[in-house]
Amino acid sequence: MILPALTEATSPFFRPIKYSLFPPLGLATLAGYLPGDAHVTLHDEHVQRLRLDEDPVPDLVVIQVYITSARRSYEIADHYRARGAYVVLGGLHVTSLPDEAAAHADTVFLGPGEDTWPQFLADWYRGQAKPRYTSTTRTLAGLPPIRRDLIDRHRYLVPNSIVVSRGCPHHCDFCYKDAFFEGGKSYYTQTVEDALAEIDRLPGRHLYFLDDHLFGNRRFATELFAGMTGMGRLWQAAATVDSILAPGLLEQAVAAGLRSMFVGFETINSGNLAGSRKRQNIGRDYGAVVRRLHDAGVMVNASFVFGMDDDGPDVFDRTVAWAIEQGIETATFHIMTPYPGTGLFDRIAGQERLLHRDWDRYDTRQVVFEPRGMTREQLEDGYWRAYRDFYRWGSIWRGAAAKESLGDRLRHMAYSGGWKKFEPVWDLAIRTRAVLHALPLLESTLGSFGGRRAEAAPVPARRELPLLQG
Ligand code: B12
Ligand code: SF4
Repeated sequence: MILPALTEATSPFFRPIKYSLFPPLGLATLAGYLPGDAHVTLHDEHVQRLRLDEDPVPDLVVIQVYITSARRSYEIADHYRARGAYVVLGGLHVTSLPDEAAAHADTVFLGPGEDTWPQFLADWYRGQAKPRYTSTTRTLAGLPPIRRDLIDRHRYLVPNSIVVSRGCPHHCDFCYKDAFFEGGKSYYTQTVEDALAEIDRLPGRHLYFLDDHLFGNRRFATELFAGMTGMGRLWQAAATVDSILAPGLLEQAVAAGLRSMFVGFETINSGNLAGSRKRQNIGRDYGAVVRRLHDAGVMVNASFVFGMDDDGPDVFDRTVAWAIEQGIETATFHIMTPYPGTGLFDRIAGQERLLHRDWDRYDTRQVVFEPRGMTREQLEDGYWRAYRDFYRWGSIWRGAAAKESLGDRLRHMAYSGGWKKFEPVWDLAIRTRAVLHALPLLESTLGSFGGRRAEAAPVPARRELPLLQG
């Protein structure tokens, strides 16, 4: 089972810190369905060099394909097919462009694998595998335990990544999810018992929920957080602005150990939100979202997209200034990227604004379409400037100064500075496979930050327009 690396993994600009964060959870999930006597190995090319000449040739080669690793995935697939292995491809990019992928595989899979993968295995063992399997039945009931034993934990900063749901209840037009879950449910959860059992199996304190929207099903989330309370876990997750503003859930999450939240603010220009069907963000007071999280002792990882149709050349400075002013601890910036299969892709392609279909460059750091409110150069330069400006020591200091207590300021400096400013140190730790030793540091930074004022976190009233408008 192989997770190929995106092309940049071999480039001098490759950032080990980013790609050594999480192990290949999708493949480890699929490995759980293999029979006990199957000899299986799991290879993540982001953290290890791939050997493609092993002897004997594997019977079955399973490859997970993301958009930016598609070219490399096809290369590896062609190689193994030439050596006589049966090669199967699945994942997000295969689902978006199955015909493209099918040229390099004996079998392709569309959608999540929990229903189709066991069907395929039964067919393949009988010598009757089909060329294409499309997922339609969506459930996480009866999911076998994830084969975490196949993952070399020492290679990852966050070995305890976990997902307890799939998909999301919303429908933003730039998101992968509607295309990936087409033909069946696009949001579903594990049972609370199964989720708690999976959490119990994970060693240490720290967890990172990779769910698109952990607060997406209120009842499930409430029961999950109740079950986690008292477990002594410290965790990070993602949720939408509306769910953070809703009374109650955030406080329960904090009591269960939430210490840092990834929030898709996406844009500070309200026109963009309507244009991209990001309805759950419309009319929300973004400042109140940050204040509510900080008041509850939760750090904020804010995500922003640049280059939407309402963005002009001033969007970069305004976004960064706002994020610093709010005391946001970490931010991820993206250049808007139309992924095949999404509404955004169809719209941009329909307007003949796609510059090329070179998937290697669809990495959210390069401009792959003709923007409206600025030139391509302005978009790309502005994106890099946003990162530089946000992570300058001066900005980190100003962000820290937005905090009330000295302790909170110091933690802000440690966490914000820790990610970007000490990247060479992280890289060394990763290359020497000592990265897991950094986990206690992350745990103590998270542990010292939060939870103390959870009850006091105010719930602001819904506003008719976003506080920040273009
Ligand atoms: C964690 C994560 C990362 C991590 C690690 C990824 C890893 N080790 O697997 C890091 C930080 C490295 C990362 C990086 C990037 N990511 Co990312 N990431 C995610 C995230 C949040 C969760 C993935 C996950 O673990 N899901 C849980 C597991 C259980 O599901 P799964 O991996 O999808 O596997 C299931 C199915 O896909 C399927 N399946 C997968 N492979 C196969 C194979 C077969 C044979 C079968 C049968 C089934 C099958 O079955 C599995 C079980 O259901 C997703 C969002 C999401 N919800 O998927 C984005 C996401 C996958 N990332 C995305 C992108 C764009 C990137 C980057 C390009 C971003 C960037 N600017 O750098 C890079 C490049 C990654 C690359 N290698 O090319 C996009 C992908 C878009 C696309 N069309 O491919 C997503 C969907 C985010 C988004 N909303 O846009 N990412
Ligand atoms: S809220 Fe996030 S995960 Fe859900 S559809 Fe929108 S972008 Fe995708």
